[in-house]
Amino acid sequence: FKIMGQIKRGALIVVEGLDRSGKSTQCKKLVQSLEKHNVKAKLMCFPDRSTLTGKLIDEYLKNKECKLNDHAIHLLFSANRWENVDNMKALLDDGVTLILDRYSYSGIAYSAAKKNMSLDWCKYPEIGLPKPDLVFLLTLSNEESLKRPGFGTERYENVEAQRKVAKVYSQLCNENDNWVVINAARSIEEVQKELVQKCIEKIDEVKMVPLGVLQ
Ligand code: ADP
Ligand code: DGP
Ligand code: NA
Ligand code: NA
Repeated sequence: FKIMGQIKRGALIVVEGLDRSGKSTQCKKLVQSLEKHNVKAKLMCFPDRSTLTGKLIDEYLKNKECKLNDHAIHLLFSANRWENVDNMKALLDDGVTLILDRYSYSGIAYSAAKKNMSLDWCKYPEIGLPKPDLVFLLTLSNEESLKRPGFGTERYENVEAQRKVAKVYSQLCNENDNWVVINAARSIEEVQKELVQKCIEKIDEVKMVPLGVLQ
């Protein structure tokens, strides 16, 4: 960011949570809400299924017969984030706040939930990526989740996988100080209001603070 000019860096804000917790709904609205507050904001979704690695990931998620070693697919998901790192940094430098619909923590949580995948190993490929300034963890009880439109047919869309992923998410939440647990069982508008308020505060707080890296 520039000292003499008015450009200050944007904030890196991540929304995490289980399938159907409302991430995509909230992220889309968040970008619009921030723009109304005159904040330059951009939505990014991981995995980005449009890139070369993204196409392989899409195939893996959609085709449950696709046999790909758990470590190999983990590295592909990570590569999908690394592919975008220069673009992310340039936008943040330009003063754009990035709203990420999933990020490294999805990678860690969904992979470490599998057998024979250690948490430490899963964290490794994420080291060096830009560190989020704020992570929202959208939480929803099983009961509330069942009231929403049902699971699709993709790979992790089953109760057992989701329960294991939830455990890793809560561990990650306890390890990090920039996480905020959001009760996602409220109306879309109520959840959005809390997210917008917390984002605005954070954007102001970090604009003169250098971006961190994941360790
Ligand atoms: P995710 O991206 O976390 O999988 P979505 O945003 O796609 O979740 O939402 C999953 C489903 O739940 C969608 O049908 C969406 O319309 C609905 N939904 C999202 N937020 C709420 C909410 N606060 N209350 C009720 N339904 C919701
Ligand atoms: P969606 O958020 O709807 O595009 O779905 C993506 C699915 O892939 C969802 O079930 C979570 C899972 N996922 C996202 N990122 C990663 C990752 O980095 N690693 C693994 N193993 N799974 C991921
Ligand atoms: Na989504
Ligand atoms: Na494991």
